[in-house]
Amino acid sequence: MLSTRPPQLSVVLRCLSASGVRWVTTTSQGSQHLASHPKTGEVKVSNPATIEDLKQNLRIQFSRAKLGHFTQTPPYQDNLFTNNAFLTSYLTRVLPQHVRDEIWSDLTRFGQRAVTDIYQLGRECELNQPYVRTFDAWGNRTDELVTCQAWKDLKKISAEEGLIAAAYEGKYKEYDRLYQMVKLFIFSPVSGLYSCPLAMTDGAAKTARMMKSPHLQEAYEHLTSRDPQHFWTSGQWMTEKRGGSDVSGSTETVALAQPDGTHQLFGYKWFSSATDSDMTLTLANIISEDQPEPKSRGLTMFFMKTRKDDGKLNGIEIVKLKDKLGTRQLPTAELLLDGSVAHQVSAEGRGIASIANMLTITRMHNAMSSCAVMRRIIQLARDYSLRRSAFGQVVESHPLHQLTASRMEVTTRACEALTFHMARLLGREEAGVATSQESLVLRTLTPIMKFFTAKMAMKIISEALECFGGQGYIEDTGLPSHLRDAQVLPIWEGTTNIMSLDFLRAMAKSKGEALTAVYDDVKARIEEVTSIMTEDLQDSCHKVTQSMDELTSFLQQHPHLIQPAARDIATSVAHIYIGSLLLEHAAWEKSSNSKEVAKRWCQQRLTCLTLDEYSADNKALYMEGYNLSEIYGPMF
Ligand code: UCC
Repeated sequence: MLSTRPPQLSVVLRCLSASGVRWVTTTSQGSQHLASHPKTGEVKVSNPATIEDLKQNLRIQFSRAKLGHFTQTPPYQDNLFTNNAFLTSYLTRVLPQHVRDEIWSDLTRFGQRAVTDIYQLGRECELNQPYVRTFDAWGNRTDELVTCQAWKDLKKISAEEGLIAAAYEGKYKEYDRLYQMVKLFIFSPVSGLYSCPLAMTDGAAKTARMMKSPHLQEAYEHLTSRDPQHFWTSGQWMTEKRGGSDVSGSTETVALAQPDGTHQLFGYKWFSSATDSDMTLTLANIISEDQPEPKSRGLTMFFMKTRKDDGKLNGIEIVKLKDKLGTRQLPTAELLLDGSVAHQVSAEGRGIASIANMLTITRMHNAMSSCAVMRRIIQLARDYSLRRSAFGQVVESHPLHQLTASRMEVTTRACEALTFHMARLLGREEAGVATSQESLVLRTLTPIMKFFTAKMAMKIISEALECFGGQGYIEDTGLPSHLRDAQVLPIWEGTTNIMSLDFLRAMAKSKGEALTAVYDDVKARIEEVTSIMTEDLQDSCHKVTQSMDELTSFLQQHPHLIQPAARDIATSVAHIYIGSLLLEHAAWEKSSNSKEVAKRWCQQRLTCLTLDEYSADNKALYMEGYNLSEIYGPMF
């Protein structure tokens, strides 16, 4: 009888155990006709008495969808606050007990909310991207920016949760900023990129508070409101067609002085991400009837509302929305300013220095978002590793996976340590209790933090997607968008090279004192660790101080190489400073994991100076093969 069966049935029959019962891996979805094991989801298949029974069993398994019973299990989302071991430990260390007691339950609740309704709204924004309805059916130019309801709901949530307000209310004084940043850290990776307008809004709020212009007073009240009806978001319209880095050299927008004291702006803003914002801060060259050419004095900062009292756009045309690699949830537009009424809020020619207040905040947001997306994808990959089996074992139990994941964890903690520390320094400065050394460290390390965390985010997300195998590359898992969206982080608000140069600018402006401040800070921290720690962290402490000395001696010996070496110097500073922070934390926490993280971080090369490269003919190297006689015209 057996010989009459089709060969594939024989194979299946042989696989069935002699005990009469076997468990077949499946999921609840595919097992609706069969009893499934309560824990594993496997289904019971009776040993068939006859070939007809066997066929029946197979029909049960394959007849409906003809896909089999097995489906993959998605990663489950866990609390973005309580399940972050490093963050909770860090806050326990740095926050006074009374602050901790007050904010802990809010952060715990918010950590859960982030992966429930906020996550759903963020996902809706991804699936219902904004668009512009340029004309109505009757030929009227409307420039209507259409965003989904979820996007609007996220604005409301941002106000209610105090995502901007928390930094300005003075409730926890020097800890206000850290508290707010932790909330943004939780919000950012699930927010459908609503984190971007919030970054601008925060930057504008900070600038408004510092500028003390009467026009900005009203704006400040709105930007820092917890009332959704009252809450405003702001844009930062800085980049023009000529480019985004050399702002002074590329701004064509002019501000024509009006008899009533206002100005009318004429220009073209090339990247405006918070296009639906209520207001914006922007830069322009002042001109007047008597002085039709921009003065050489430089740019001035202006405040403008995006809409007039009648609700119409304030001399703004939305020319187009950008077709971007990622961040498609975000209505990034090209805008024509054609007589937009604006108010001068900085002294003439002090536009860059004034908008720099905003840049400090937006760069902090950038770093926080970089850390947040790393942490988010690691949490998802961690959960998935417990649900997915390969080679007969759950992924989590494979030693090679464990090592790979632990390396991602070390990098992510390193970035978190730097960014939370910087948020803490920012809070101290804003509360007026920072020492001059702390202020210098904050100024110097802000650009470094921005680029370093962004670069690490790209690396970690790419690695983490591998943890999902092919699923990491499949759009409707919701995973690939992390990588696409994150690619903006090293670009937006200043590229890696621009940030490295900004670090040099901070060093130069302080005549070297900025670097001395960093050096002293690292040294003091290491001395503290050495004084309280036993043997096991001594080598790492030594490595940090030795690396700092190596870096300083390079700077002293090769001042002419500082420009080409800027990026490597800045990266070395990041490595060294983070090393000191991780050691400080390990010395306090005293757990084997925190020591392991600090040790591993310090085992890598902390300085990454490659002297020969800086004086090599790098241009000749990368230009080799470029032949002007074989250039055929522009790509598009
Ligand atoms: O283009 C963009 C869009 C990219 C794609 C986005 C896709 C959309 C998706 C978004 C999703 C989230 S974003 C914009 C990118 N551009 C930037 O971020 C600007 C990069 N450039 C810089 O950072 C430059 O360093 C400048 C523009 C800030 C510096 O220009 P200048 O003209 O060389 O300025 P100076 O002379 O160095 O500095 C002028 C003053 C000085 O103060 P005073 O006059 O008192 O001595 C500086 O100390 O400004 C002060 N200053 C600063 N202060 C300059 N930079 C800073 C700073 N970082 N912190 C404090």
